[in-house]
Amino acid sequence: MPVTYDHSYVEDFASGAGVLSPRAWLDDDAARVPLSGEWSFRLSPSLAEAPDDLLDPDVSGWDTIAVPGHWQLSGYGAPAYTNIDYPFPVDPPHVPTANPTGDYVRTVTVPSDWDGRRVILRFEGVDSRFAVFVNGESIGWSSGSRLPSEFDLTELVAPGNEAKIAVRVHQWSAGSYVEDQDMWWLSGIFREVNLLGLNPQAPTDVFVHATYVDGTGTLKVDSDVPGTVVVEELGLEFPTGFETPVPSVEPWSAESPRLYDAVLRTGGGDVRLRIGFRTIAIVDGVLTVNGNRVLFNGVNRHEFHPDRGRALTEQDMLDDVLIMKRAGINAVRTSHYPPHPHFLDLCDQYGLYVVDECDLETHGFGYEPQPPKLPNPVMDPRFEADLVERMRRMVERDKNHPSIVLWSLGNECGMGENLKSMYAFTHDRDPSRPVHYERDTHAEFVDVYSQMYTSLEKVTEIGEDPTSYRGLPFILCEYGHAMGNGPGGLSDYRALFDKYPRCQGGFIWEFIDHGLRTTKDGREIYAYGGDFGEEIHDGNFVCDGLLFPDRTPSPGMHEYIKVIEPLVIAGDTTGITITNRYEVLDTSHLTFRIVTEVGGERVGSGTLAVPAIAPGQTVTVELPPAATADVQPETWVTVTAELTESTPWAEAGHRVAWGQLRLDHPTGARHIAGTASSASASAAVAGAAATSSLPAEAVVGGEARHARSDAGEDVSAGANGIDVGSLGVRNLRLDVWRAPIDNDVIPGVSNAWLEAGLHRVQHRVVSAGLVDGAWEVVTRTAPPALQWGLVATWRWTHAQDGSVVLDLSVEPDGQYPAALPRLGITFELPKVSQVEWFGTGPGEAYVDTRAAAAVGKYSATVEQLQTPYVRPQENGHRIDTRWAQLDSLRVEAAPDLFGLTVRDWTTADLAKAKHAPDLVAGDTTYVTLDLAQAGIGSNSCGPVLPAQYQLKTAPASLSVKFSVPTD
Ligand code: IPT
Repeated sequence: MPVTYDHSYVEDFASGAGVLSPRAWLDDDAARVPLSGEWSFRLSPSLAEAPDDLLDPDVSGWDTIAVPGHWQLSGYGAPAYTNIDYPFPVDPPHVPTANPTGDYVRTVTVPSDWDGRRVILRFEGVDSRFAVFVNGESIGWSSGSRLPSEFDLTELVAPGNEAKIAVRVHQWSAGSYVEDQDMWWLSGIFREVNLLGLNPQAPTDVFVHATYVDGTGTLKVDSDVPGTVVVEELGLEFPTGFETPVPSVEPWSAESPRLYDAVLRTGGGDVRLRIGFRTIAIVDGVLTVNGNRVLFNGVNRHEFHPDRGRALTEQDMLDDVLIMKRAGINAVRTSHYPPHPHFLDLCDQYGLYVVDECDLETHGFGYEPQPPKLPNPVMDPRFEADLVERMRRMVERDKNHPSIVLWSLGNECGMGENLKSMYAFTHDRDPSRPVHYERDTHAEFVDVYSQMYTSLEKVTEIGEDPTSYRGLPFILCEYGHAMGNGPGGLSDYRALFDKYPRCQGGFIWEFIDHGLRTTKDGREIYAYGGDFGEEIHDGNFVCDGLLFPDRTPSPGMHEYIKVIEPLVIAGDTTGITITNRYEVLDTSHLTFRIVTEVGGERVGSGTLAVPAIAPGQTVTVELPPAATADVQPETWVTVTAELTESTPWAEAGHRVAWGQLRLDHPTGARHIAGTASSASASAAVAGAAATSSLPAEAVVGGEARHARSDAGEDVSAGANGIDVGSLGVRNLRLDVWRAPIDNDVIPGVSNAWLEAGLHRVQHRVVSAGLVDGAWEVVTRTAPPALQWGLVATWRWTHAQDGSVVLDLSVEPDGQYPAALPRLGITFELPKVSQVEWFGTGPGEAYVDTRAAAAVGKYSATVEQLQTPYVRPQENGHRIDTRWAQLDSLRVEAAPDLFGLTVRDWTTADLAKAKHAPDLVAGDTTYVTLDLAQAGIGSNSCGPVLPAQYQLKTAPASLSVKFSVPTD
């Protein structure tokens, strides 16, 4: 006979019942039976339909499911994505009656040698709320999806006997109201479950306090069971509860994560500790670790795997840490919940500063709602105990990790008294770490001031007035929104972090795209919001990482690596300057190599002797005489700094920094080729302006023949028989549109483009004929229904070498739009197999995402030139191309540099595609040579594209040469 039990806990404001007090994550002598693996499983669509049989479940006929895991990724129900909105009515603490309920059951034999032990059932993470039944008893419930919960089973189980464990998991609960993070809604037991056998005399909670000031440390270990602390390596042995001075100790930092193995010995058993001596302090408004100013080159990390969701393996966590370390990332904000504890162990070990964030977000309420709106849970006293308990559970679990330098109360909750209570608890329990909370916009109670997606102007303002916001250190807990193609402008932020001591860096939003691997119409895709039929969703806003879902780096990651690299290598013809931007390391662990290239061909290479440079110092090294002996046009010197020896996170030879200087240019500047283009868009924009299109036929194809007959002369088919049409060039025209990137879409920039008709311009030949020895065609490119256009003059001549030279000039006409996404010429070629080019590479680069682009000679297939953004969009542009060879066509800057984009589909196809497999190559390749293109920015969640990166409509010109390759 099933027993009916009370489900009112699902809508209870509390955190749980029958749960043990939170405590530190310890490497102790507790015996452990892992309960990962297959559990019997049953999903009911609602609580009402979930049988009341968990006191004595008969699992015959049930399915099985892997624990840890999410049921939506195991064949039950479907994932759903919303950013801010709750996918259910906002009516706290109530949740829908159709509340999917997952029942998990398994048995475990309690080891027979556990006599006298306390038996604890520990859950590392269950989403969102769950009740536990053991051997016919209801033992309690817990909440807080990314927080651990422990239940004492000692009285219910017996060594040598089986224990039957049943867990009822609710997709929605009162807890869902405070777990409104921007991510997939995924339910279930998604972190490990363990049965622990504790010696009742063993310590259960330990708090390590280790400091470092000027070469000397202190160490104190508090333990609920007194004992002796032994640090063999330091010759230390002292009792718990007492602070011991530790002379001559090496400090822990992200760059040099020195850990000392220690052991706490007690009568009840040992606890192994890994001690990092470090002191976090705020000195004159600057956050310091061991007295050094910290600059956060950070990322926001969600736990994510394209198949497993938030159920990560230890290998996934290690992969993340190694990717970060190799990238030069030094900090991670655990957005927006405490990560799996193993991840924090890795941060201690490999060296990453951590902002550990509480499992709290209430974004869907709005920040400070006033009546008649409902109060935000952070303003609602009924939620206070749970919120403080959430903070307590995180701080107690994670307090012994030296990597954690800031506690964070949560994300996007607005302001409310409950946050102050969380702060008060935290500050009192652990005064050694400052507390962060971004929505404390007036810095009322936080220890560091934080903003997100701040404009360069505002960062400058905060830097210029170090007394504002109580004079606290300033960080950007989120910036550089890495959605789709982007983020742009990272170098500009870095320049401000270098300029203003209180501006201490930030955390890119975010580390990885949360695209779930699935199939649609038989093809594998990375799914985003809406792909699972969600009624309300936020589309691909969930794909905004520096990594693609499979953890391969996006161009944004390459850009970030370059922007944050620990050395700045620059210089000019008088020498190479190297600045050390490390916090504590000198450069003695690095080997410097130098390569000289002329026009992309290597003419010399070797190692470069560089003295050890101390942090913050700059040295100038002479260029090797061979490099300067015979300087030709496009002579480039590339200097790289690589690891001399392998480290725990990278092999010897791993590149940590590089720089390029140009020897045939007086300033040696990287991006310059005759003009002042380089890092600012404005110069490129000098060549950027109006649009005009020229149907290829008008010049060289069918219509050209009409034009020719009119003019009675054929210039495009010259003496050598070279004619652009005969080179395979078809349908040459002016092009003014790009497939909107996410940064163009969200604030509606791309709508303005559509209103201006940029996506459907038409072309008219105004005139064609011989003018001053050139075949000159004038066209007007304009959208239907509107009264503006771009008048282009195409002058075609032959060069001495037989190539065809195009001098194009463009003038805007009428009420033209103020800015354009691009101004270029697009033409078609029979399908191209290989593209070789001399310019920037190897990856894509735009005017504000070009830090990682090196000048050199590259080769790629058309497929390799595409960047597989989860939602297809403009990509693959190579800025400042000098020449490109596309199978049997060579295009050369003469002398203007152009942006090169080559793809096997049209811009319209790209704009229409929802997922990568929607793009199918045909037998035509589309080539765009841009005079200029607008920058990328970060406007999908951030400031508008800075004016210097916008492409203003203005007169523009371009000269290029077309020919048959000679080799
Ligand atoms: C900000 C959130 O904190 C983060 O979780 C994510 O949603 C990000 O935006 C966008 O991807 S909040 C935003 C309103 C600034």
